[in-house]
Amino acid sequence: MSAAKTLQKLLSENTIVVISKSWCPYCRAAKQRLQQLNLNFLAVEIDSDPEGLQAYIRQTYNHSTVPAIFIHAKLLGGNSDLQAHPNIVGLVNQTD
Ligand SMILES: N[C@@H](CCC(=O)N[C@@H](CS)C(=O)NCC(=O)O)C(=O)O
Repeated sequence: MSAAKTLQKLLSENTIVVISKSWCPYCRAAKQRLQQLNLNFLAVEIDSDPEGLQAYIRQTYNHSTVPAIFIHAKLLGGNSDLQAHPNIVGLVNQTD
């Protein structure tokens, strides 16, 4: 499957998707923050990244680092954006 299709499928099936690398401290902090907020999320570890998801995200969203955090299929940003956001739970629970 192409990176575009893979990402589209992940985003359509999960409200929160964290594109991550297992060794990355910013990814760990982001996942911990979501856990603290009791939010369910899918973490996709792209340490080897055979489908080229990171390059696809860089080209499509101009976001070159991990984590890349998507909420309701939109890129929120990285860990710093997650930590700075005033109301992640509200954003996640938004229905429109
Ligand atoms: N400001 C970013 C920093 C993220 C960052 O520097 N991530 C590193 C890994 S810990 C990265 O993506 N390095 C390039 C790479 O792994 O391709 C954030 O808060 O998410």
